[in-house]
Amino acid sequence: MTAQRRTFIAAAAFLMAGAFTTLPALAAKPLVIGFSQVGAESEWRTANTVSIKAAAKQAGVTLKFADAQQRQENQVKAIRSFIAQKVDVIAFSPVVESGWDTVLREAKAAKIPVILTDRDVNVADKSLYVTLIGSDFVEEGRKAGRWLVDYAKKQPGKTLNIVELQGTVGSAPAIDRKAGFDEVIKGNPQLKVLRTQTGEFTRAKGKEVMEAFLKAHGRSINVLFAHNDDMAIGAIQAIEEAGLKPGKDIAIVSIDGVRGAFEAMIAGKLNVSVECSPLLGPQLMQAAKDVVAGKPIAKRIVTEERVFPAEIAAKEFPNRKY
Ligand code: GZL
Repeated sequence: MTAQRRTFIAAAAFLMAGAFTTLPALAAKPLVIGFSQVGAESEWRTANTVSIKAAAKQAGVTLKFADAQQRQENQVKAIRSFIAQKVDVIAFSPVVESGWDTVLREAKAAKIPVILTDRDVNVADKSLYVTLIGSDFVEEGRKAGRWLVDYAKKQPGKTLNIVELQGTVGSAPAIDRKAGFDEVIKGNPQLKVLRTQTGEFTRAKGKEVMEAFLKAHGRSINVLFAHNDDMAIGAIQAIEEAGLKPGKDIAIVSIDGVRGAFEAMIAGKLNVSVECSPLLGPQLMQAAKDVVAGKPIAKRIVTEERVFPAEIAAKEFPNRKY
């Protein structure tokens, strides 16, 4: 028998054997998500990034992560890059509400579904994104306002002068938290907003703006409403440097519920923090898998949240996950 014939018979035998064994299961290609993050401006944001990265790893998702350093143009660039890379899903936390229509239309044209996490966008065509996963910021503002109304009731007849540190100008949390807070305190004769200004969600800017408030109004300030804990923590430093007692001379109501806030509440320097959970990673991964699988998905997935007054901070602190 010639060598050629022997080779042919061996090859035929191999192929025949192969016909009766299942082809090795084609390993499912991992889902690829392109994620554009606002930045790393606060404890909340850092915890949000940790949650998303850990959930991607846990879910076997390939995550392409881009930090925009709080600049919208960097997010637009990242989204365009994800489109060029033909990712399966684009997800992002929009630093501000407006200016997304064009780039989201490009994603739609490329047939790449877009998921919003944390913050909303203001677009004419709501079909440009599949769902928004995140908190109800208006309700968070209302919760802060309700706490302050109750706080005022304990000192009847006293006018409480409020200063407000707003979040990033044009961002959903800043717009909505202010709306919810104003809705609740409106018409209350005891509550008067003296000054309101952005602290950009950072400790440094929060401290700087609070220093300016104190310089202008000093001891006439009774309350600080901060749109996030990081600005409140920066303001606490300014209040102490001005020789006043944060949490006592100036009551402080804040939002996020990060570790730094619990430490300040336990130290008696912060009166209450309204929870805003950054732990959105698992919900994002599930939503991405459902979208790719063609499953129906709610347009809005709201995270449930609590209010943590200082009185329960020490008891709650060991349970905190961010
Ligand atoms: C809220 C989030 C806000 C946090 C801030 O969901 O967008 O941005 O409240 C963070 O701490 O900077």
